[in-house]
Amino acid sequence: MSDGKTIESVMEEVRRFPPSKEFSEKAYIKSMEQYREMYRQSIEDPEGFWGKIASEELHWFSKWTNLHSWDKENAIIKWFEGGKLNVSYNCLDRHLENGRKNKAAIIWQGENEDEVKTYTYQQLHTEVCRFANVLRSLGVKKGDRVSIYLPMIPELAIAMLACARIGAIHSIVFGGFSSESLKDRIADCGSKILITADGNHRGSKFVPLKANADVALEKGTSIEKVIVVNRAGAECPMEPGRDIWWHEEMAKADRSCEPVWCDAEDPLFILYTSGSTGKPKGVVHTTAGYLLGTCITFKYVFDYHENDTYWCTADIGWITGHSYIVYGPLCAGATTLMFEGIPTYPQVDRFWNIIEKFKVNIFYTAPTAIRSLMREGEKWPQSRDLSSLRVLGSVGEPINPEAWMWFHKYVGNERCPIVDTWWQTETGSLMITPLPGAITTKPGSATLPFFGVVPEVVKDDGTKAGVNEGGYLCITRPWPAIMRTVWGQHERFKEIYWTRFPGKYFTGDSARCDEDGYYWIMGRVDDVIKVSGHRIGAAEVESALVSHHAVAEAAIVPVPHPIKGEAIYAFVTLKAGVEETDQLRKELIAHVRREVGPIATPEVIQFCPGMPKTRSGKIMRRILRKVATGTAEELGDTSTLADPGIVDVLIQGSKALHRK
Ligand code: 7RM
Repeated sequence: MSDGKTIESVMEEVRRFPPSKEFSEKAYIKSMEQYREMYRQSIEDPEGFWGKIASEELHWFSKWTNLHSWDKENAIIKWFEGGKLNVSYNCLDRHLENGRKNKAAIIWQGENEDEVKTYTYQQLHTEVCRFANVLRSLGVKKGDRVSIYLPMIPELAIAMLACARIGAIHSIVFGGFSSESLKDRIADCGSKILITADGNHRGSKFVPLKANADVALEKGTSIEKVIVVNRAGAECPMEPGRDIWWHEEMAKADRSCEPVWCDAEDPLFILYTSGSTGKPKGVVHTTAGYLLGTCITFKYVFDYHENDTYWCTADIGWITGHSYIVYGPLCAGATTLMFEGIPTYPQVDRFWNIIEKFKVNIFYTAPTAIRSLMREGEKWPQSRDLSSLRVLGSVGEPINPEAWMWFHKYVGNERCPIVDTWWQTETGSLMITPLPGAITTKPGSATLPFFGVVPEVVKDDGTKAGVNEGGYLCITRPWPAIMRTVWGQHERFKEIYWTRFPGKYFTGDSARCDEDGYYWIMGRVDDVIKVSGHRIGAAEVESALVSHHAVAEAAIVPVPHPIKGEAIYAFVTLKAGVEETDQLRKELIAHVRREVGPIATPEVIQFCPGMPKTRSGKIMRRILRKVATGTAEELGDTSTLADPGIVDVLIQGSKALHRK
């Protein structure tokens, strides 16, 4: 791949799972013909297609004047220009008058079994209005940034919707990130408010969020006020004048708050994500296109019907939680379940327990979770009543057919369609995905494009790849929920996504398209590693390693891992005179956890005297990948290496580690 050859594709999967007649009859999209017809219209007449859906699915304060524009040269994308709306109004207020006032909007299951809170649409509306007033009282205005560093508690969803209500832009930082990461993300967007919690329990561990936040704020930042949720009742020093309690402010706040009518293209949020180079980039999503995209995919792909209970197990700190715990479901008027805990606590049947307890109908999770629960055996799902389930979903990485079949058999009882949804932080909404009542699935394939999405697999030279020929996955034109820019760095947006194959959005993934037009995602072609579905940039982990005083140079590569999908394998060259010890290995691991966060913990650290480099000094990751995975026999051409001798040293070093 990195040397320009085509991507070999070896997977062959012959099983087919057509939708059942009973399912299709009740589904929104009932047949392949209907899918094809709607898809055709979405491509040939986007104005008609999206105009109709936007009028039906969203409330507009005033209608758009120009449905869509795309300035290709400058990568400026607009949808519903001239339209005005408010996201929190769409997710809350309008449901108060359409019969959903007393319907559960959010059912929250805390980590402890007996901790459950249910918010009806009315109750959620009230909380959101009150918190919007708290933000206002602190001087937050439309366009201001608000950073959020919270565990999976209802206050997180309330804070998001409150920002949306007053047109403030939220930037959520996943609770598994370190102080350093939080600090960088605050600095990049210049937020003046931080919302956090004293801390939270995850299984047997305690995550001291407020203490982390204090470290992030140590050296002077743009943050003026820190709002702290009392989640754990933990010891929590409050800085006078800066830190205030959520519950105290809420008690003073008024229950009504008029929404601010935003422009369709006003930013809704920033979410930082990792790429191949440098610091994480602030992916910017805007108001109307994003909301419409998440709402309509939610409805059609999960086939949500009025009384369904829907559960997505992601963390809201990632895009999946933004789009498919909060915005998509609430805009569609759904009941969305939010779970604070982890799949294995107090025991490995927690997911099945929750499905049984709330009679969950639609269950959306990640391959890594499926694999880890699969390892515990089918007796766990079999000992629970999972008969409420109707649709299963998967996201985050390719799902291996073995995990797919287990999910199908033991969770779905061979009855539930599985939607394997391919999409990205950048795409905002689902892109390549089955429609459960229409599209026959093949285990391991994300199947066909959603309405308005035109994928293309291209070769190195930009020409279209043939049937079953691996290549780079591009999307040839914008769709409503596509990101609009990188916060403060529009040039980077152009450079990263629109330059490699001019005029096309480049996803960073490799894929093939089979004889039926089905897409098979093969993995990343850049230096992004998906550890348990979490997206981690090689550059960030490397720069963390190099910031340690003992390290001269570092390179990390992904290695396959039975549960996590991919794990991090680090090659580290120490400074002259530093001894290679196990103690130092441990120290480096702790250092990465501190700098980036526990999710970026390297699985293996291999010390090496040097890196395989080209004569121009570029590290050849292709070689490191092969060494790390023990497939160095297939190294291929190493003649461009400055010092070909290094390869043997690396191979020996890797073997020695494996013997340990
Ligand atoms: C939603 C999310 C995006 C990357 C993407 C892929 C990989 C996600 C699938 C998948 C195969 C899938 N956003 N990916 N879903 N690969 N099949 N169904 O994960 O920004 O964090 O990551 O994840 O490589 O480019 S993300």
